[in-house]
Amino acid sequence: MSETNPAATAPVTADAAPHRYTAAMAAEIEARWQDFWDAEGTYAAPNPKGDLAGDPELVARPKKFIMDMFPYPSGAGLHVGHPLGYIATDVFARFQRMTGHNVLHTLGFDAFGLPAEQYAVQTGTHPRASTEANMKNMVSQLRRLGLGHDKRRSFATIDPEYYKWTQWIFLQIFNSWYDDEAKRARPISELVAQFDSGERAVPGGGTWSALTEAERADLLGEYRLAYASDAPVNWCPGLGTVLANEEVTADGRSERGNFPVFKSKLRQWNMRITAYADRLLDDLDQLDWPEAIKLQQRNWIGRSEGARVDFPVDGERITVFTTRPDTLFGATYMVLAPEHPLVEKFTPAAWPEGTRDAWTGGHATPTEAVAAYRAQAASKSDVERQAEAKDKTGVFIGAYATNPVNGEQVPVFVADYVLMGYGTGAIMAVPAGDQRDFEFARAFELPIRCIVEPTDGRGTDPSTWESAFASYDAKIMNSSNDEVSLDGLGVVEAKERITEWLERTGAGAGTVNFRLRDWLFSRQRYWGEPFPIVYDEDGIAHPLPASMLPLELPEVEDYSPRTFDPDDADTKPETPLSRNEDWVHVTLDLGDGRGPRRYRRETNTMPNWAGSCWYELRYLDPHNSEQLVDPEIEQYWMGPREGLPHGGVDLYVGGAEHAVLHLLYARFWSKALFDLGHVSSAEPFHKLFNQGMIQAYVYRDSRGIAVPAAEVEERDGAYFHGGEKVSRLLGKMGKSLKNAVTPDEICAEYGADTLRLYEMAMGPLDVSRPWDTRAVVGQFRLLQRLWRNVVDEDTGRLSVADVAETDVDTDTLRALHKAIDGVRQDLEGMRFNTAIAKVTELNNHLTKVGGPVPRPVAERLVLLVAPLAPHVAEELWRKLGHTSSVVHEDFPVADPAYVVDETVTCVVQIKGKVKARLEVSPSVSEEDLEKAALADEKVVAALGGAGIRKVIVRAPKLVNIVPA
Ligand code: ANZ
Repeated sequence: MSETNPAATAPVTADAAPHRYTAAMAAEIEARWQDFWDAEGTYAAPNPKGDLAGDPELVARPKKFIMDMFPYPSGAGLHVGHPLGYIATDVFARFQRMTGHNVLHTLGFDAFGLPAEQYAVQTGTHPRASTEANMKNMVSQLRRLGLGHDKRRSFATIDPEYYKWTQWIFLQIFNSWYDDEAKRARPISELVAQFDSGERAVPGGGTWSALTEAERADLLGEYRLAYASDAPVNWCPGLGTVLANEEVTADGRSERGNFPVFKSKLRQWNMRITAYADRLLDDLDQLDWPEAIKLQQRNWIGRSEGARVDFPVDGERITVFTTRPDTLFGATYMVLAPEHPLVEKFTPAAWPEGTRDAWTGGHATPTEAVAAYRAQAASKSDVERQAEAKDKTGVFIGAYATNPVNGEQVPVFVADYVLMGYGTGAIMAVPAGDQRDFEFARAFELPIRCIVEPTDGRGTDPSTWESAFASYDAKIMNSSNDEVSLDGLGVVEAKERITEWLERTGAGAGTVNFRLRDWLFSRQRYWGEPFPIVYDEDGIAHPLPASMLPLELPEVEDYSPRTFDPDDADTKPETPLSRNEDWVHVTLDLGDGRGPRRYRRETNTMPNWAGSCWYELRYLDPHNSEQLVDPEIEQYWMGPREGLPHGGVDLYVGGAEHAVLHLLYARFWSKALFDLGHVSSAEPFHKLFNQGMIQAYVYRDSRGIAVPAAEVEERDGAYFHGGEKVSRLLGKMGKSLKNAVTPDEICAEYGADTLRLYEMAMGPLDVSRPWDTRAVVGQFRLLQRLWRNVVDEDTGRLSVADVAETDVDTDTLRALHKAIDGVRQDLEGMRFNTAIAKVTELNNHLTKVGGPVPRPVAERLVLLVAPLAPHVAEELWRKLGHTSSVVHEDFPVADPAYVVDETVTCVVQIKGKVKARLEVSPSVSEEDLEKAALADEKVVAALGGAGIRKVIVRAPKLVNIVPA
């Protein structure tokens, strides 16, 4: 590499010995070994076959696939917080390489995304140009850290050769359906065969052959795992795009730009992730992930057991989902979500007799009332609608439904606290048992019936209550009809009994509901993967044949989606791709026997998450142009093992903020690919680890404006900027808070090895920690001492004593083997901070002992340091006379004889007779020794339950017990 190395220009202290470890020396060593490693392909992990096949001896080793969550190439470059995880995985990967594993470790880029697109809109720079420039910058920043990546395996999600396969996976998912009986995805052709043969009835009667092409497409769309639908989505006119629920704030605005977001019916692509809800939930149990993340996924999937109950209305019915079917006798009204498709059907032209004024919202007709209410509800987010504290609003739709348990006519309302996206979008309201229903009933003068005996002394007259009563420990009351009685039962038994009754009478059935929704998969953006879908003149979607992939992003004049008046909910998106007529309208022969025809391309693009849903697989076989990944190679790196049904990446490190979206989507794609036979593991990531954050102090002036942290001075515990006192708080690191420290600066000042050691020494990896530039020098000094223990600072020559291990003093051997034992365990357990403490201890011991360090000790010290500070270790290893890289050396193994603490034998006597001998530490305390003696089995037996009069302790050698 010819690029200039910033550290090379760092000043050398004038009075330094000529061969002292300095920043300049670190810079020279580091650049030299980085070039060497690149040239030698030191970090190349061989595959069992294919273009990356290699050394069979390495392939025969147990494999370790160690991965980071790959970065988005931001224009701001890296600050020292970013590489924390990358350094940690690198240390771990190096340790695994030295303990007999074939290690796959590399890093790519997640390079589609909004920032590049917005930059393109502002400046006219093509997103590819700015993204590639950013990647180039990050690659050189990362290279400077000495990360041992197999660079042959790196790629960016924007590479057409990569997104070709993202598109291909989309097609696999599009061309499959979920067989609920077999509990797996199957090719859609097998569903067609079932319809065709009559094995599966065509809904609505008739035969498959009698359906028109459009009818068939619609029917299959109900089954496909990727499907287009007109469901209400979050439409943000101000941004000109639809947004995922997670991109909308609690007050119903866009997370980016803070524009209003409306529920609008737009035709969009979705992924039927809900088909996998139970497997996504069940398989969590077998993953080695932080419990907190598993919990977040469980909550996100949100499994609820309950029942579906049908309430008849004029020969039709409203089906509700309830988790409390035992409260059915207390259901005194119903609510439909404002978007519920049955609302129109049930809303009559005029208010029925007896309609209360409070129910009409002041409107002359139900139609008017409902229309007005719907418009109002459309402007709110789901979160806002669900807020407990908010006033309950709604209107009567003018219809009544029949409660199946008691035949009562209950009024039907629309109200925004019921969401279309959950359960069936309709509820039976039980004001006595549910707080939201209670508040609504009070506001709308609806009956509240006590169906659970309150256990808090409030009595059974709901008119005196101030809130609903909810408890699983109470008994049911007022709940019987001629066929079933729940009175006196606890909630659990009552649920069972009423569910039985519902199933017997056909009024309902037990069911499981999930909170998880299908994944909205289209965006009105330019900088994303184009969909491999075209539409014919009838609007029927056709997949492109694999031979037409990749479908590359066309050049466009204008990258921005059309934006609108942010408050105009009635607008419709216009995508950047749709403006490119030549690209949109094409004549193609799809190879389906229909010959060349005119088609219109899909002009939405895939969301950002698509590219990160499967990238682990492409690292395995990155240049394969025939297959997503060769099955043998996939099996080698990802295949199930160790008695588990799945395999996956051995270690995946990244931030906890990706708990749900990325990790859930990636798990879903893995399962789909597994079902369809393309991969052998149904889980992508076996072990997950979340690193903490590197925080930084933020200094603010009296106006609250952040001032550059580097210019702040500390005096007597106070902080000053340009003479003005400023406040100090711990916060995030970043450009906007003017406290970013770049790895480049630290590398220039001390070298990459020091930066690596400092980041790893700051604390346990999963804990957040404040950055302190002034503390970095501590690790630099450690490396200086290490250097000095091996190299003569004046001559630059090796200074170790060429003696045999048998000639080394016992104290030093003990210090060495304890360090080896401890560091080994710490690195295996990813406790890098304590590993560094142990290396430091050994190094200090050698400094203290003085004199030339015995070669057997020096060599192993260098090997211990190698995963943490690889450049200096490589340099010292070569100085020690070795001709091959330290990277592939065996990690030292401790001699157990020196690891156990030195002990002395303590004699335990009872009445002067020796009853037991204990091996104890020479420094054992009298209390501990007495406790140990009295707890000893033989002593307990000899005492035979007799009391003790006196214990005489002479630590560490004697305990004499005098029984009572
Ligand atoms: C009657 C009832 C009585 C309910 C009672 C609760 C307590 P989880 O546990 O989250 O699954 N519900 C159902 N669908 C809804 C929707 N689309 N929008 C808003 N609320 C909805 O919650 C299930 C409960 O939430 C259901 O059980 C239903 O109210 C309500 F004492 O039915 B319940």
